[in-house]
Amino acid sequence: MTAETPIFVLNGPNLNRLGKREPEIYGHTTLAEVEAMCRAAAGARPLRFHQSNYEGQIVDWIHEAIEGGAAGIVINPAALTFTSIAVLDALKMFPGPIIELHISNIHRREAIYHNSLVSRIATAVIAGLGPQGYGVAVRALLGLITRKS
Ligand code: CA2
Repeated sequence: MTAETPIFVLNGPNLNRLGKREPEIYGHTTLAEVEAMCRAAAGARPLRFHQSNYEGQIVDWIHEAIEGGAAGIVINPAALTFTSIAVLDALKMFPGPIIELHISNIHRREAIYHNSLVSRIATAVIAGLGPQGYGVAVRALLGLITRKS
């Protein structure tokens, strides 16, 4: 693995609406602004930033990260966090660090948001820092990668 090995930031269903609905929960920052924050945090490290409303597409990007030898993954699986064994199984195959990220603190919310499947295999979980959490997650991921190599 070299400094040119990319990291992936993956976003699940409805996050393309960020900044446009429910700002009291998710803030005013748009997904395009989140992407810019991630790129700033990544510095020279290449970063693949994706969002999809489709479970299979998220699974395909995780496979891409596995096959292309990505250095690490930050993932906000959104609702798939609580439902998707397909995403869980794909993430299990990824050998590098995985940071599960949520904009809101899912544990302070309704019970349906409490049982993350992804947390079982995530290296670390960040929740409740708002959209700024993405920058924190990318910097933490780079730290994990540097420490390991
Ligand atoms: O807090 C997070 O980042 C979540 O992953 C967001 C998910 C929710 O299902 C998770 O429990 C916590 C929902 C994303 C919905 O995205 C929206 C974006 C803008 C406006 C409304 C919803």
